[in-house]
Amino acid sequence: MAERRRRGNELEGNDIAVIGLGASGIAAARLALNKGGNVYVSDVRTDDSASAGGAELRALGARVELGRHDLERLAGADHVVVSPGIPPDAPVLRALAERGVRCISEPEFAVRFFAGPLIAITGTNGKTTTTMLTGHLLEQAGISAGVGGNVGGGFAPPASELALMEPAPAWYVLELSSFQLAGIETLSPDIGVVTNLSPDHLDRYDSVASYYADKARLFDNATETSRWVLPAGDTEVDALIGDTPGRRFHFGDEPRKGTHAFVEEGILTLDVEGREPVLPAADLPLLGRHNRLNALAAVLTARLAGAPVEALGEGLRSARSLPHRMEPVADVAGVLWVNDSKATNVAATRSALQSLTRPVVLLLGGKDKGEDLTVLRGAMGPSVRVVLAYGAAGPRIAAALEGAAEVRLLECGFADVVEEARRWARAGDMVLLSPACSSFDMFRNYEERGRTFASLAGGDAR
Ligand code: UMA
Repeated sequence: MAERRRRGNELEGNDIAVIGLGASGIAAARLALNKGGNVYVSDVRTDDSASAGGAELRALGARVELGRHDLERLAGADHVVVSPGIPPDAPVLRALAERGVRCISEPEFAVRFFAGPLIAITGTNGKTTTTMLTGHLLEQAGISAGVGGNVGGGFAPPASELALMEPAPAWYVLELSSFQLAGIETLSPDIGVVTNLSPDHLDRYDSVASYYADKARLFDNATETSRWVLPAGDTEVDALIGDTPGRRFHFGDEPRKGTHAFVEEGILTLDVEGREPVLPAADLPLLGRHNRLNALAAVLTARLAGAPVEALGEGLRSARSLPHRMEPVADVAGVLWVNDSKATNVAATRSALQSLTRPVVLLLGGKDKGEDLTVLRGAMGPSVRVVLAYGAAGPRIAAALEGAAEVRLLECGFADVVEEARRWARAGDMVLLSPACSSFDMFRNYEERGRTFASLAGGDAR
């Protein structure tokens, strides 16, 4: 197998067209070139980053066209690989569909060159955390893992890069978005994971049902040996999987019948081959109920992939949250400072607030996206002691939450907001930046906001 992979001629004589010159298009083109294909890449953009990506691929032997798509060339290709960000109603995809040209997504293309079993993880929230954690648990157990897919943010590569890993990993772990699942044909995970489902991406889908239908493509090529890791008691997910072949394994908060990963007497526990305690829930370094569920999904998946239970406990202990997602950044004088700057909308902040156990000084604010902020009232619960409302959205936040906690409207810069938080916080409290707004009134992006918060808090700036 290694010899065949090195020769890389599986696509010799094949014309591969790649639509889109973003991260996935570049990776797919590089893979196709490596396998000896004749590659044509096109993108409507002509900006500097498209030119740079184009130059890199030209140097490797691809034909690159910027500013337009050549329909004739696309229609004549043996394989057409489409970037996930291109909606199906884009003129180029509509024109190809009218001609009956089949297009595939980048992970579908990539997995054809994978040399080992596949874990594919999808869901609405938590899929990046679950994907990265599953890879970490496997590695900690001495099982090599190639981790990537939709992950983004520079944390892990697109699927096509994993196909070029030498030596091939023991397992491939892919995060898949609904956009990527929409373009699969043969992709068939050995272990498929759904973290959870809720409405999303309604700017692209005309209904929640059509979004869920793309998620359900995960089950398209199921066989009797497929294994599925699913949230316990989730009727939407149960309806989607229906009578798909394969064995089902469930994770949930409690040890109910048919649940294989749960919390029992405060301990994360597996029940795959008899009861196996993994780790006290209090020792999990990832914060919040949603992360506990992500951790349960990941340990269950890694166990099914062959990781011994002893390694899973240690792996969870050494797990680190992704930057800007409920990331503890400082512990100063008994006050825990948590950076959740990635929470740029109300839904993300709501999920951060669920099941917090310490009293919280909450920093809310930023650029106002016009969302209904009163929704946060119900999510705050008694743990939110103080809300510091700041930035452009500050006045609307203060009005929406008045009376739900001690609410302070601050009309000052971000450094002073953090100082005010320090004044309010008592030993045992958490200062949480989960702003429910975008950062653009004060920062270039949420990463810069999170880094600034971490350094002002006294932790390590990333
Ligand atoms: N384009 C055309 N013609 C068109 C329309 C667009 O050429 O008619 C071009 C655009 O100019 C652009 C390219 O097509 O250059 C589209 O690129 P892309 O948006 O697919 O971006 P990539 O850089 O390839 O990133 C994609 C995923 N992005 C999206 O799905 C929007 C990344 O997920 C993923 O990490 C990466 O592939 C590697 O797999 C990001 C994401 O936001 C993290 N995902 C969404 C999410 O998680 O909610 C789905």
